[in-house]
Amino acid sequence: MHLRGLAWGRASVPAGASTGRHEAHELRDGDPRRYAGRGVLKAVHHVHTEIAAALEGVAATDQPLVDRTMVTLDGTESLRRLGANAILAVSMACCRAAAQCRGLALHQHLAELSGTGSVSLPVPQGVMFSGRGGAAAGLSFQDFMVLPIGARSYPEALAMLERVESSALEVLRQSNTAYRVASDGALGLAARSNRHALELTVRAIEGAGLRPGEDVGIGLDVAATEFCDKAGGYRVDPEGSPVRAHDLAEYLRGLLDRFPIVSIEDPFDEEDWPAWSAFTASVPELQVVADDLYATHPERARRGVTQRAATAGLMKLNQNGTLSGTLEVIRRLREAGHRCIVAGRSADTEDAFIADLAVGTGAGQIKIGARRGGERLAKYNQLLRLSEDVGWPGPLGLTTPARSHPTAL
Ligand code: 2PG
Ligand code: MG
Repeated sequence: MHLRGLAWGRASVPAGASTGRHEAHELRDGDPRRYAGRGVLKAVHHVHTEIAAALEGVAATDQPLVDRTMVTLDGTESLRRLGANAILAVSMACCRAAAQCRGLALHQHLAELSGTGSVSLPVPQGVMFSGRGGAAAGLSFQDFMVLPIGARSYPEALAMLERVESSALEVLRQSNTAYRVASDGALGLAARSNRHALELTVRAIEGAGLRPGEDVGIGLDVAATEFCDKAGGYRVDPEGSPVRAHDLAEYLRGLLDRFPIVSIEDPFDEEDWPAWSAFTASVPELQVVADDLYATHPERARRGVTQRAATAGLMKLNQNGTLSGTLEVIRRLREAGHRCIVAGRSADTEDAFIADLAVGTGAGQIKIGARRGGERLAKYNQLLRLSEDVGWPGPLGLTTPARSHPTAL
């Protein structure tokens, strides 16, 4: 996107694999002869024609107006006519161009747009092991993450992630556990069960010379919508029979007693609101994160706050469809005392915009995937650059509700 004068901006948008039902619509061409139907020529065409014409003469520095103009032009609730992928790319490119025009770094401009007042580096939720894909027969959970909660700076946090990752490879070699690299760069494990993967995670942390639960906490993305059947049964054990939400909650609380878990994302299906509220109330110290449940949607986030369904929201730009819309959800959630975790997608690009977004909003946490693959490193490295100027958030109060942790397994 070019503004009058020399300022310009460019952006690319990611895609998700485990997409929630309430996400904004990603427009794909559907032509099976081209990228198996997943091409985006239609979306690109919309950018060059309708969207470009509608934005002619609109001030790029007025991000809410830019985004409102596109949303109105689209005219559908889920942005399905022009495509949320088309709209978001323009929204982000416009933000970059406006930052350049104002002589501000992207994160500074985002800080002003979000009205946050405090910029800070986020604690990364590094995805270590993955339940996605063929290697993962015994796993129902999607992501096993490590959070360097004891780090005193972002560079230290990054170095901790590297130590745990190296140690994890050694643990897998010693235990003869097969794996293959999953879409987000994490290691798709041939583990026997979720518990087994958690044991390996603890061993990886200890093998790195770090203290589980103190230096490094564990985060889970249960992604329960993926294994919930239409009758509300959860196949938490891929080989076993489905269990009810109540039993899944018991199972999760059992894991909290045994492992140094500080954060659980999507513990229940995206429509199972009562199960969410009951679980969140039962584990007050735990960070309970809504990804598919909120889908970065203002109305769903509002409902989540009212029903105390979670204590944190995963914020994905392409779930919402515009930058302003995402900033609005972040603002509302934080006002309500929720934590926010800015997140990328499993099919991401080399665009590091979300690194600046996490810093500019002072979100406190970011989920980028593993430190493997250029599209992930682009974000981790941008955070490293920003760490030269921006401070660390300090203790986030992420603790484990567990009563006792095993020191050795
Ligand atoms: C998630 C994301 C990233 P996806 O569930 O948090 O891991 O996955 O982009 O496939 O929705
Ligand atoms: Mg998720």
